[in-house]
Amino acid sequence: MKLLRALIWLLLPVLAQCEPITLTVGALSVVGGAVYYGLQCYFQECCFQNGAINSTALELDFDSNIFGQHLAKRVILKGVTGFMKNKHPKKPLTLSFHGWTGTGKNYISQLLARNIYGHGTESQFVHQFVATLHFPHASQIDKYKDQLQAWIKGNVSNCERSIFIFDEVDKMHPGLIDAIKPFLDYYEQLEGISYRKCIFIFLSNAGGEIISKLALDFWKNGKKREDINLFEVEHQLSLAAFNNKDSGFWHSGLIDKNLIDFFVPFLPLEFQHVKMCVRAELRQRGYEVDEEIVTKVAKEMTYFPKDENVFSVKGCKVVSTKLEYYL
Ligand SMILES: *[C@@H]1O[C@H](CO)[C@@H](O)[C@H](O)[C@H]1NC(C)=O
Ligand SMILES: CC(=O)N[C@H]1CO[C@H](CO)[C@@H](O)[C@@H]1O
Repeated sequence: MKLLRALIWLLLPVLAQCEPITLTVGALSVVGGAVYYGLQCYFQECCFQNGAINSTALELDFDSNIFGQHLAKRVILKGVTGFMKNKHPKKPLTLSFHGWTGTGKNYISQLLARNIYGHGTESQFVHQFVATLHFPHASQIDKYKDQLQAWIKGNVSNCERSIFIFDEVDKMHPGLIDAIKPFLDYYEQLEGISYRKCIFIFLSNAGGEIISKLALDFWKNGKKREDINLFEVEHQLSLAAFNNKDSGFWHSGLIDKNLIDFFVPFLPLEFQHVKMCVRAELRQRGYEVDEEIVTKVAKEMTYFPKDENVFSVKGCKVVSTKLEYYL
């Protein structure tokens, strides 16, 4: 819009001296340009330079799909909404999600991507890297570093509001992640490109045992898990990620230099949360919620620790396959 306004101001003195016919043609071409841009964004996809996000819609989406994660939902919602509103962020937004498998780390990143770019992870502005798929061989780490830098640079020069999701960071070879450190820092520009409007998301299991222990302690003491507070976990998570040789963040400059904005814990899921996942899955597939099926599917999951059987080992991960059997 700014460009359009500048164009009109620029053309105004010229237009004032033109005949009506030229004027009409000029006006038509300006309108045509705007319509063309709009249509292009409708049919293809546009990079949102100053993308606003509908936080109400995001919250609704989280609430109807993600269960038992009060901390993660709150932190992500606040962090992302604030970041997207800021027209001049000083650095890209970096989020590190921690927790066992099936707790919703991947799912919440997809919902987030979908709320920013309608096509979600299919969008040309959302890039997903899976450690074991994109960077399998330890011996080629130098090649991967160059590749990763070139990809990110290329992608961000296409769109400042790019989203990068790194899955299985715990399986990344130590040192590789530091290749992206310059992009996460407070630089205004690097070789003419600004990375300040990007979002980087890291997913890993690192720190999962710390989170589980905390949740179990709360449970044993009869305290509500909703009372677990972020400060109790955040610091421990960053330490665990930094000190664990298998975390991908081992001795990483990303943590050392405080370049991660939020360490987000994903709590292990209880029986009641698994049931919520089953209900959501049923609704999504267009079935009526049958509580008998819901309980049966939730009971089929394995729970830990052995004696107490409080938390689902695989979270909600295999809910949809288990459900197949009953439909
Ligand atoms: C934001 O999302 C909510 C819920 O989907 C919707 O009712 C509202 O109209 C949206 N607001 C804008 C500005 O699009
Ligand atoms: C222009 C450019 O460099 N695009 C890269 C964006 O990232 C993907 C990987 O997700 C690469 O395959 C593209 O080449």
